[in-house]
Amino acid sequence: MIPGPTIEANWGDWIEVKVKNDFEEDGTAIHWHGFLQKGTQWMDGVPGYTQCPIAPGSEFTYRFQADLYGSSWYHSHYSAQYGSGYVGPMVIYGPNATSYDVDLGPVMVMDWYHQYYTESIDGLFQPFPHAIVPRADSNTINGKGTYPCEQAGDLECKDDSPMASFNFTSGKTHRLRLINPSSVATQKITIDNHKFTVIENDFVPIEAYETDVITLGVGQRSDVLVTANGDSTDAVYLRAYRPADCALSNGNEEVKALIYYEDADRDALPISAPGPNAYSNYCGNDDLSLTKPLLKMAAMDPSVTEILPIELKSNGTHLVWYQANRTFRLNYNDPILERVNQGELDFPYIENVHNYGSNKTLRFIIENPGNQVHPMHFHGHNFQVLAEGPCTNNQTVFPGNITSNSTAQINGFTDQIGSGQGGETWNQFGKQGSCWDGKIVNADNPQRRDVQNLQKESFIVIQWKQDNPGVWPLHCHIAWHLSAGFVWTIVEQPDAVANQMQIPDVMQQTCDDWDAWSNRNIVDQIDDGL
Ligand SMILES: [Cu+2]
Repeated sequence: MIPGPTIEANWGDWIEVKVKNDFEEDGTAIHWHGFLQKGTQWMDGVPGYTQCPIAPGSEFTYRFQADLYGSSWYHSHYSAQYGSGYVGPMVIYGPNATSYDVDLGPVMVMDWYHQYYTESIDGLFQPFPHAIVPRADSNTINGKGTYPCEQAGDLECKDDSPMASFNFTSGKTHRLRLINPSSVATQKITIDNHKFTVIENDFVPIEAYETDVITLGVGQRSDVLVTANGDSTDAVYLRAYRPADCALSNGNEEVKALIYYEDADRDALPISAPGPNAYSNYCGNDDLSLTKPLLKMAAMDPSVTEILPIELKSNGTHLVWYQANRTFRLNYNDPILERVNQGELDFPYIENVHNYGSNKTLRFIIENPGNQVHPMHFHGHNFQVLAEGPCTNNQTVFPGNITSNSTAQINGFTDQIGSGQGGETWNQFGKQGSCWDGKIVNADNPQRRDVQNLQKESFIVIQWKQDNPGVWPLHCHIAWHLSAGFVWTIVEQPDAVANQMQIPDVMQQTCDDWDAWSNRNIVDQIDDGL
């Protein structure tokens, strides 16, 4: 089923999920998006990081605590598997600052591709310059969508699928758990004639604010309250629209779901009209000044500041993503967390591993002079979003080309050094603050969440406390970008990982199974692994 079954738990519960891999030729692993995994860092579900892929025919049981509450989702983190519908919602019940009457549950708004993910990846990795970027064919709400078969000249298909449907009771307040598990699409969600009160972004409860449109980048969630202030006979549409400005599209950008009030005629379709922002083409999240977490935390001073300029360029044969001139590819057979646990700190250059030691706070200024949106996600933490703004000047973003591939110990952590065109030596990745003026939005309590949309020709500044020893990817959540090297691997507190972390034997078992399988079968690693 698409989406997969909803996982419900109370805050603090332990969740166990047994996964049996019935793929004939693919490994798999499931990531529990947004959970911190403190104390179970090995259960993060990232193949090559925390485990070997679950081999075809093998089973693995995840066990972790519902350490945050609100709405989220799970998805395969093996290659771009999740892009073919390998996703499901998660609801963790916890304290509510604002009361409401009815919980309508998860509303997953997801782009949809007619081709299987392996075909999408094949097209993407046609030798440079022949890459074919996959385009979504339609949009779905809780797995249901429509497709204009006739218009598309597809005589085989029938456009008779039902629409997703929800019930409103007049006068009552309804909670909707909006989740974007798309491969690429930024989603704009509206309900005709109704407004949203946003109470939570990702796993972070915030001071409530009102809006008529919710913008979700890939991986993001917003929990919203909607008061049913219509007549008891009303029927309206909930709309999810994926602007072609934010992701390439084959058309069919809108999907509708039905909302019927208690006395509505259910045999009739709503005749309500879309609101003024239903077809907004703005790809950014709501203004940072609007979003203040309920649990206040001031912006911390960083121990380390990194600048990551983003580029899409050829690696000689294929188009891949670079961050500060580094791209990425993974070894499924040798999880990085296991290696750090054994005291290893030298990594193949292509794994793009950066050891930040026990530095307290990491700050990343991510600069995107390109023309694509990147929903930036980090595992195991909620990051603070300090600022965003325009960043268009390539000369500023790329002040020189890194000429050396050497690594060196700098400030106690291993990183790259090189020299710029003007002969200046970089001990970081560029000139700090090149696009950012240093101003922090809501410095006494900036937005926190686990995904932030980095708009085209823009920068964002994110930072987090290193309070969770482990190995975590900082990555773009667009499936095709993630497949094509858009990953920065962060080793956090390696001493704690090596000296205090007791990784259960069952994690080694995933590698024994995978080794046995990959000794008998050719593993066709069609992308960077994630
Ligand atoms: Cu991206």
